[in-house]
Amino acid sequence: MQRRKFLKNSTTVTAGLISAPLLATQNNISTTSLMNEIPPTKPIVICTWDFHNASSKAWDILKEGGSSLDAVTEGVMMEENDVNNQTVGVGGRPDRDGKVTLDACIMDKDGNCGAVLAMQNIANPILVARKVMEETPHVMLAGKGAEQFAYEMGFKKTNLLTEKSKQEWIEWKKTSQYKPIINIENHDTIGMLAIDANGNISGACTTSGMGYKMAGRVGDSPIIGAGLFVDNEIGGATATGMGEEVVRTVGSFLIVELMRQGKSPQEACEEGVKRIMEKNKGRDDFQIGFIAVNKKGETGSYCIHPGFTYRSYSEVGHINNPSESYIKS
Ligand code: SD4
Repeated sequence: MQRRKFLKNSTTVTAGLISAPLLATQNNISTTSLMNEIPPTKPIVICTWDFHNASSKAWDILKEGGSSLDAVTEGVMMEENDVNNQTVGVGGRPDRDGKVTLDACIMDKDGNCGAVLAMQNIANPILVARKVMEETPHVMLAGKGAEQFAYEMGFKKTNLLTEKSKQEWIEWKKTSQYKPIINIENHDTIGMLAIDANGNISGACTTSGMGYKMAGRVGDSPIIGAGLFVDNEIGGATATGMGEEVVRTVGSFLIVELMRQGKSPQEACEEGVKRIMEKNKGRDDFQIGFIAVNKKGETGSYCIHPGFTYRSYSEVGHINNPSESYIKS
């Protein structure tokens, strides 16, 4: 598709976009109904949901010739530091016992990876995950061990529970009903993929997980292969939504492998969601969104329910892309 036609469409606000529940409330700079037709381009960064600041930060690094690893690290940190994002970092919703426990992972062009699981009291789990990757012989550190390692690396103890999240948790305890609302509660996990000027791909994913989860519960986001996977020869994929279902299909790895077999990022994301739906035999009371990018810089996304979007930033523009969904309305 010609670039001119794309740019024209990229500023069109579609009816579908307006009706999507979350999008209406968020600050779309530009939108497109033609996300499958975004021309392949590099460098590029994409991330789950409409994270305008995170994608801007990552693009600032990429356009100056910075590495994709630095771009995804600093990009997702924007959300970890945003107290208004109640699904990532400081301000995240706590577990049932009122404790905020954070999960994050990172993966670089050489297949190196690091992750922290259910870590408390540290504001930037993605930085700790990167330290695990770069400074230890391990891939994952969990709970107290991750926290202790963070202190050893110079991170400061931080109270992650904001007054807002605390009050909501106190309110939640009155019924203690565990029923995440599709696209509204638990929706703001950030997964980010970037290709830098050298063509190298990295990814990062960070979350406080499902709000009011059981103590010790870990979802897909810090699990390499589930919440995130990068293969520098092929591409990368990352996920948001009900982590248990992503883990059951090792979703991000599956999508990268489907791309290896020749599928486009869009086709691979669609197949990933279909596998989950087939496994669930008619159950559809949960949301999952996948995004993917291949080595050429083509992107794709797919989700279960309408309402999921992903941001892309490249020379083509800074775009909030509505995702097609398995269930149409
Ligand atoms: C989890 N996948 O812990 C995360 C939650 C999420 O947007 O993505 N929320 O299961």
